[in-house]
Amino acid sequence: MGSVSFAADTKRFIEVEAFDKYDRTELADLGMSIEAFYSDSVWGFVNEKELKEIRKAGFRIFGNFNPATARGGHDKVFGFPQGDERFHDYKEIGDALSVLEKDNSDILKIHSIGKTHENRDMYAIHINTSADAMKRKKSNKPGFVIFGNHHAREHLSAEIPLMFAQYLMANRKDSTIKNLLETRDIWIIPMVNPDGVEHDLTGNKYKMWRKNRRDNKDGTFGVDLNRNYGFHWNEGGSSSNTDSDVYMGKDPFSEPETQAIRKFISERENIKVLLSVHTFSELILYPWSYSYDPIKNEKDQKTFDAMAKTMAKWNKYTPQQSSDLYIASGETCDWAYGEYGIFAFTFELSPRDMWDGGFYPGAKVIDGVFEANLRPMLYLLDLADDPYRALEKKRSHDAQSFLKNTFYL
Ligand code: 0X9
Ligand code: ZN
Repeated sequence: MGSVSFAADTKRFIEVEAFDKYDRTELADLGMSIEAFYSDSVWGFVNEKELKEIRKAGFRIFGNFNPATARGGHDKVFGFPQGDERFHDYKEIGDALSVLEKDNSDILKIHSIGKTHENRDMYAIHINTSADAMKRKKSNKPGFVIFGNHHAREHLSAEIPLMFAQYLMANRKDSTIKNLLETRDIWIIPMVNPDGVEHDLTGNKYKMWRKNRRDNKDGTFGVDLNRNYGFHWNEGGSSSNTDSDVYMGKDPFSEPETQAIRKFISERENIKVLLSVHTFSELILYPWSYSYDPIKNEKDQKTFDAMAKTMAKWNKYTPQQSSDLYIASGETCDWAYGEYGIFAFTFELSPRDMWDGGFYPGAKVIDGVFEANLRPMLYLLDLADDPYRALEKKRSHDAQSFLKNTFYL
């Protein structure tokens, strides 16, 4: 039996009465990681202390479960359990990337953008048809980047970015894909938080782990990487309690993983579009997340809105400003847009509901989720040259005919 950490032992999964984004934000401020929401309640994780404070604040608690009893058991001590083997753990991601590189070495290279607390690599797939760009790891072509698995238990969020890279390579001879490959600089970092992923897979049950594996030196582990970015950090929806699932960290960018991403983005001015993949709830989210205010720049606001709505037509997800859900500060997309003007989206993949499996919907959903999100991902890649084209009725891009014929109409 793997040892169960103190933090995991004291976690509760609760349902709390909450009617709107203000209620939800208050709960997030109290340290709750909200995982599912309905018109009159939310579900999520808290520790005993947070639970007391939520009660004290006057919220009604409907359900209170020990998450350990809600998870299915399996016999393996490491890796994905029987039935979920198609998912990639850290080693398997490394192996899959080696195969991709071996088969496409002229235009695809695997790099590491940094090391984690436990010394794992943050693998990055770089796709670029110009040899010089491959050597320099930089390009003047318009850039698109995808991040997966900021949150450990959201395993599907590594699969979809990986499959996107595999799809591009399998179809690299197709004239439209070829066209996109030749005119774009593509980066895919499928597993931002490998330490957390491996922790989630250790022991004979999924651990429901969210954060990275920083040793907080007080008996607790982990910082929520999606609360650790240095843009309006610590301005709501995160916690300074080290045991919280939404612990923001000691300082902005205190974590090796977020530092690596900061370095990666800051060194690449060509990146214009970003996708951060999470699960679950079937949402397309865009800034701001730290504030209820809409983006001030009207053209940008309209562009975000148009892009989100277009993509929503394909994957049938709900497009909205992040803070319509609840306030979360220190997250990836606010920082990318706020600091660099990058058109940055968060996808919350399937399932829609926690009763359909939540973070652990099973391998059977992988293909369907990929198919639903292929068009949105190609669209984001296509728009990396000029996201404002999303506002045009008629598209003027070289990939236009393909996208029009295949996707838009
Ligand atoms: O809370 C998060 O970090 C993201 N959701 S998740 O369930 N995958 O943890 C959402 C971040 C986007 N921002 C807001 N919803 N405010
Ligand atoms: Zn997440």
